Amino acid sequence: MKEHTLILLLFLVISIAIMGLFLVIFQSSKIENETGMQNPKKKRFFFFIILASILLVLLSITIPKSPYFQYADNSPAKVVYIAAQQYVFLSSFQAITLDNINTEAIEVPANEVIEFRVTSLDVNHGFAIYNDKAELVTQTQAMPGYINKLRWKFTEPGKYNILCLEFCGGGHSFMRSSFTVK
Ligand SMILES: [Cu+2]
Repeated sequence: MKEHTLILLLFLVISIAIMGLFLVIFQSSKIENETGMQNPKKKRFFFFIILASILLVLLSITIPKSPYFQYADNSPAKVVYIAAQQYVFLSSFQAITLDNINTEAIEVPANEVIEFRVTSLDVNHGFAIYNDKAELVTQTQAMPGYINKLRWKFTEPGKYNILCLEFCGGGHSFMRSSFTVK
């Protein structure tokens, strides 16, 4: 089974569990010989159905847009390794590890799928890509011990900046790097 199918299944299981919890609370709140509101059980049931429908609609819109599925079926034209460290971003076309710390200028082609393999050598950092208008293009977390894969297709050539989106210490706001799309 593909990784993104597993993630989709996980989301579905969690959403069914949440709906199950709603149902249990709804069932346990039944009171004998109620007075006051007319047909409260019916109203509660409709309220539950409306809530569940809203949840289902929102999940079905947002889950497919999860970055895990972006360009999942394309094989990337270039793989860029990113290692965040207080307070720099190391970038290379070769894997970066604690035994092999290297960094080089990155230039990637436009209109091709680029895969960033993002990790951290110390604490949690953010890896956010901004275009030359300072608009956030895409982002992921840089976490020690994990490699987060972020795929993106840059349609506009130019200089892109990398900034940290996770407060990681005193030098956080100075933590930046850049790369070129040609
Ligand atoms: Cu930071």
